[in-house]
Amino acid sequence: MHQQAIDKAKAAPTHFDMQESFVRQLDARITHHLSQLSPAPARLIDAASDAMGSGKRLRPYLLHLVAGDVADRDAVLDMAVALEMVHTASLIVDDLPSMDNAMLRRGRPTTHARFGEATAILTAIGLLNHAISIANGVAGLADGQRGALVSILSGVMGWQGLVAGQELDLHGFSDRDGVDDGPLDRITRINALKTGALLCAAVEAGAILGGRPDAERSLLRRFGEDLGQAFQIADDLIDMLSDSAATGKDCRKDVGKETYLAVYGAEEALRRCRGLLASADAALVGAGLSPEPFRCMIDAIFTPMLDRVPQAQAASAAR
Ligand code: GRG
Repeated sequence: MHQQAIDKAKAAPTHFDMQESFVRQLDARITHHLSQLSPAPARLIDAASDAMGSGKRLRPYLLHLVAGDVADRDAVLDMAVALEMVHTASLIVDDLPSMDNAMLRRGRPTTHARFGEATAILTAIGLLNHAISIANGVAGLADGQRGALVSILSGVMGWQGLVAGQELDLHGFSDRDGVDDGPLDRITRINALKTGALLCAAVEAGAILGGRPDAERSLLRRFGEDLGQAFQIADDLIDMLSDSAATGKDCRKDVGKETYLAVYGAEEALRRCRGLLASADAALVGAGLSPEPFRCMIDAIFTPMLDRVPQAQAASAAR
């Protein structure tokens, strides 16, 4: 390679640098939006800031990648904050004593452990409400686009999204729920609702903000769905085979649940997870998006998760 080209390649930001710089911008925007909550009670704002303080920021970054360079950056950041607020609210609720009763999340005490159950519930409701308000206030969009973003958010948090997925995860299906084709069907449905829906929402919002053509949308949706299924299987593997020192959250919370891992075992779960990631990749390529930054993101998130599986299996076999 010509020396000039080598120097240029060295100077070019890596995907990791780009992710770092996006997360810095996102965190600044989160701080900005949390500052808008005042004069709400300071304790509630403290709880929201604490809960929103970290995390992998997977959904915001996904939105940013799908939106691409052409989109209005402030609109992308605002919608990314709104998605992260919905995600964080769902984690607060998931951790409550009546649900997973978890004490550790994102390497810190859960919101109810630190601020009490009542404040945790109010914080989650407040974050959901603020997320809608942020989406509704995204500047520089046609009314139709803004309406679509609000409807994506309200849809994903509710009766066809997280709330439904959590209810089915906790209490299972009734014979009126229309899913009775065995464990794979039930597991796939729960994972789609409780995990895939929010990843799909990030992808769809990114497609709207990036002005992606309709022809790309169904493949992008399949990308989000496959990624969601793969992500939940990886999360289940980690929950069962890792520990809170490595994950920053309470583990073994899925004991007794009908997960892919519980029904089919770790080897098969690993195989399916990798298969879903390959299918997600094919959908992305089919949609015509440059796959490299997505591959980097997926690699950064999944490799540390999946690499732990054989070690953890070996350790548990040795016990
Ligand atoms: C309050 C909207 C709302 C819903 C209530 C509790 C509930 C219904 C839904 C929760 C569903 C849930 C916890 C699904 C699991 C999704 C998942 C794998 C979360 C972990 O995501 P990461 O690893 O977390 O991206 P970080 O902390 O990195 O952001």
